[in-house]
Amino acid sequence: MRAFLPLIALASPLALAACGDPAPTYIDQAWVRLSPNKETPSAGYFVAHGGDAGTALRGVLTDYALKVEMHESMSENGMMSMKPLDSVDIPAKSTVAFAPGGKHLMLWGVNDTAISRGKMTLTFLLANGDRLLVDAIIQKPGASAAAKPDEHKDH
Ligand SMILES: [Cu+2]
Repeated sequence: MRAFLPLIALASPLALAACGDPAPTYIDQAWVRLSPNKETPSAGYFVAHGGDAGTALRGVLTDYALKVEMHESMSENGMMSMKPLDSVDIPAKSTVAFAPGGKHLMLWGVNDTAISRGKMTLTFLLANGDRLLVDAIIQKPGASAAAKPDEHKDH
């Protein structure tokens, strides 16, 4: 029996490598549209990419804002409104976008240090237990992706 043990030990890493790790759920393209007014919340957007197994987004935390909520915008009788979301499904191998006009984050009291640095770290809590740390670019009011950097040098 003892002679077979090294063979077994050798075989298991190979077996794992052959199977490969399942593709994890991940998040990218995170950005925050900073509110022009400190009293009103800023909005956050990102894209979630489902891995080989479906999961759900249960919440978002950050050290750089007082409070973060997940919301969904909707139009009812011509009026735009929004409701808080407790959980957002991220099905396997799918893409779920938080984008202007739809699902979004609301961030109250974005930290001044984060604003001057131009980015803030968000922690995404998944139902499968994963915590994903993602840097979100902070876009100041009036700035657009195409804006010339020079225009915002001395705000
Ligand atoms: Cu909202």
